[in-house]
Amino acid sequence: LGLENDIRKALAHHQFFLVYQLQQALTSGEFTGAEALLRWHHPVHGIVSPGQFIPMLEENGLIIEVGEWVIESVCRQLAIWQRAGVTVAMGVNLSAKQFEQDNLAERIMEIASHHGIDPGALELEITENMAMRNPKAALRALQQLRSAGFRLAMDDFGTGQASYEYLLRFPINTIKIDRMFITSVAENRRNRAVIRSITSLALGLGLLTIAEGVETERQHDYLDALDVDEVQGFLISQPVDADHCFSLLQKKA
Ligand code: G
Ligand code: G
Ligand code: MN
Ligand code: NA
Repeated sequence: LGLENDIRKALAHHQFFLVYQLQQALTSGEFTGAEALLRWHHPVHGIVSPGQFIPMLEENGLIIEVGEWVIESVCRQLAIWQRAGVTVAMGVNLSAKQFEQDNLAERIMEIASHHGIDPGALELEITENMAMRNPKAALRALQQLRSAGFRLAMDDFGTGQASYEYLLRFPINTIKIDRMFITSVAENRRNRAVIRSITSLALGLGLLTIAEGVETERQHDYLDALDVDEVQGFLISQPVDADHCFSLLQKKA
């Protein structure tokens, strides 16, 4: 209850910040992008997990404002890196609630354009369940964003309730294979069968695949054999602050 009260002041009190987790092309080892992850530094309780506070923001409607703050902050960061000669694609998580805002696509376009960010540098991440919750509004916004050149990713893929129909209907570029299938990829050939079916589907549909939550070399090797395109997880990097992310990107460049 205390947290629910406190989060109303978090934006004004500059308690939100972003960390960035790198994504790496599996074969070349090149860093292809990063995912922006929201964090809340509570003055008393320290870092509160987004699993805990995102539902609060959705409940009290602040996710709209905070969601715009995330996109604004990401674009400002990308512009700084761009001026320093580093271009990188950035994944941004969207919440289902944000699709209730009927000008979501326009707002994202305005913010990106204001910062001189190429739409192709932003990959908006949605989950299957989000797409299901308000399919009409979601589809309209996603089509607008896609035609404006933004990239779209299906996050936590394989754990939601979406059907194949959604893969055909939603104009996505990337499938992010949920960590659940990656964790036991080395031990469980049933998990490998699922991942294989996702990568062949992605190949047939012309989509990129990213494996989430990659923690070990052994998982990495199995994912290589399963023809996953990119990897993200603690093996490659923890989510880190902007300066740290920038230095990792520069090292690889
Ligand atoms: O960073 P972490 O793995 O703890 O994230 C937990 C959950 O919070 C994930 O489901 C992630 O997608 C979500 N999340 C992280 N940052 C954001 C954000 O900026 N917006 C939204 N809507 N969700 C986020
Ligand atoms: O739902 P989404 O995929 O956006 O959530 C990303 C979450 O996964 C973040 O909270 C991030 O901290 C977490 N994460 C990223 N890499 C790893 C990993 O290698 N292992 C585990 N257990 N969690 C990870
Ligand atoms: Mn995500
Ligand atoms: Na995910």
